[in-house]
Amino acid sequence: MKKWIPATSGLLAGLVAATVFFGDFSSNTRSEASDATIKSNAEKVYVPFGEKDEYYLFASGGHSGQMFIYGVPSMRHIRTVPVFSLDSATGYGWDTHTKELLGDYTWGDLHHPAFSETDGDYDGKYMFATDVGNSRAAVMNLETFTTRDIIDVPNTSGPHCAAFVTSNTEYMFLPTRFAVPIGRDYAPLDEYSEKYRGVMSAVTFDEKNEKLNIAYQVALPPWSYDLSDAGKKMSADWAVMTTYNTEEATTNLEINASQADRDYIVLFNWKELEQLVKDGNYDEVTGQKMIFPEKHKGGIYLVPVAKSPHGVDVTPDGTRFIASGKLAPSMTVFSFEKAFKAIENKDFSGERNGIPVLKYESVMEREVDPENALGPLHTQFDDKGMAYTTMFISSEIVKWDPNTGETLDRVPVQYSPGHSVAAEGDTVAPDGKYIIALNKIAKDSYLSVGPSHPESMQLIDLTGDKMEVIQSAPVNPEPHYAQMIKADKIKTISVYPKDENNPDAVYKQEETKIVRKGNEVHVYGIAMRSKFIFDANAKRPDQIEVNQGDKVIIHLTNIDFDQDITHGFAINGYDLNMEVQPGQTNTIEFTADKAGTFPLYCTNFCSALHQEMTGYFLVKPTN
Ligand code: K7E
Ligand code: CUA
Repeated sequence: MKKWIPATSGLLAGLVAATVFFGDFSSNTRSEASDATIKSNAEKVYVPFGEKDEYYLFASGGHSGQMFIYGVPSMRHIRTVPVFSLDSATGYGWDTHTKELLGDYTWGDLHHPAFSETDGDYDGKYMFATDVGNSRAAVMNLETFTTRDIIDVPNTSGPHCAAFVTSNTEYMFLPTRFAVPIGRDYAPLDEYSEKYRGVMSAVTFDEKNEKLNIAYQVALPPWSYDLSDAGKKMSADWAVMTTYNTEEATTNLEINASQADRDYIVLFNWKELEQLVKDGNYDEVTGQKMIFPEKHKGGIYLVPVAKSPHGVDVTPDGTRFIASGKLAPSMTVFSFEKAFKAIENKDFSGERNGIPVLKYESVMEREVDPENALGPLHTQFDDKGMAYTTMFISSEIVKWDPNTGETLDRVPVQYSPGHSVAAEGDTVAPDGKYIIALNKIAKDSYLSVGPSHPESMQLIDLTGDKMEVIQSAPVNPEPHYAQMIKADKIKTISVYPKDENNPDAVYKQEETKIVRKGNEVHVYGIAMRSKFIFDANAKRPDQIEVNQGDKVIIHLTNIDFDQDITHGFAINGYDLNMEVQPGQTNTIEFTADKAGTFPLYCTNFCSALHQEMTGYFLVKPTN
């Protein structure tokens, strides 16, 4: 405890320390690598053209709102998948389906991606993510790498603490970063402790319909919930999450939320919460089933932890959870078994807001304190159960043994790693082999692009005696977290299958048509190499003519059933753009409010005559 950095000077001390460490590492890492080391590292990451990477890396795109897909070990950026923000490269947010998904929002802040799981292992089917910026949750289908559903999460403001998925994808829990009054009603900040709540949402996924649903919510105390992890194996019915600002400060959080010596980990049993809901033990509030822990008792406990904790991670065997603190020099290892015993014996030190507080000593197993390591944030695991913790302030990854607390190895990274991600490193069966440091600061790592630099990801080889940085890649803001999955677990499709039941799809040229219904114009068209056919029987099949003010609905089917032959559709001057992948039918809807002559064209290079893949959109003026 004596080593905890005093609250008021904590962040300042951190920043000072960070500056010192920047200086240290830049002078002694790169220059010391021998030619032989460079050559052997290059061989380890070289993936010859035509061969594929061994792993997919799904890196959260932070406030870009998107997901970045990389190959490992090459660290080649393969794809950006739009999730929470508009993306003109794929027409995401313009076609009717994705426009509906985005609603009125134009951006998001994607922090923690999470794969769907079966028996605690990634099953390669779906990826979930949440948006801190506009409080949403999303699901991406991994057959097509496309976002299938997005929901607004009412009452939860900034679900930073998510997504963490239970062992068989029963739930993903979305705790809140910001406390607000339920329903986001107005309430002065002087009434914070009485009126504000930190609402956690339990979200389920209906795989058949690819829909997310809110099953129930929990009105936790008005604290900030930071990070979380679901239990595994023996702890599979449980989950843990860190909280800060248990002081309930309402201003200047940097200082005021770091006053108390201890904050908490919330430990809850989701099976018990589920049972409360089944038993009708909840209140109906804002259309949600809301559990108020002070009233609907059971299933939730608080475990004291060093102040201002950040990450909390469950070991692959599910026996322990490890908490790290932004202002602490140590990690704390807690035992699920001890926690279960303490709960059974009602070994409480009191309660907060009606929630029992377990005794620290009754749950804690050990405090782990690697020499001079500062700012532990997040922990990943290898195939031998060893832990790897990122040190934000001392810019390194520390390898240690959760069974003994012994420090085994450390490697400097450039600089200030937030999360790291090991190969399948948060599952019941991590692969070992690689870990990637997700660094917040890339300072002097790449060609300069001016005052603001990209973030950096550094690939670290775990197979040798010592951890070794073998590759690095710049990445756009900002990978908060990433997950790395064996490439052969993901089974993509190469073309969309024909769907004869889709009333919007047209697969034969002669069936294309333009139908007028009052002031609505419905186009059933085809995109193919290298033309658009909107009405095969018209004098000019690649022309659409409407009246000003008409509502225009264009369905377009790409009948090139051939992988990678994607067509785009844009109307010059109309701010419209969509994509039709091979075999796909996509729809765009708009009002032709501007009269005039507007060329339309294919935006996606599709053949030698791609440039000829054009037509006209003519809008007759009303008078
Ligand atoms: Cu540590 Cu948003 Cu996961 Cu960033 S969070 S580091
Ligand atoms: Cu179709 Cu370019």
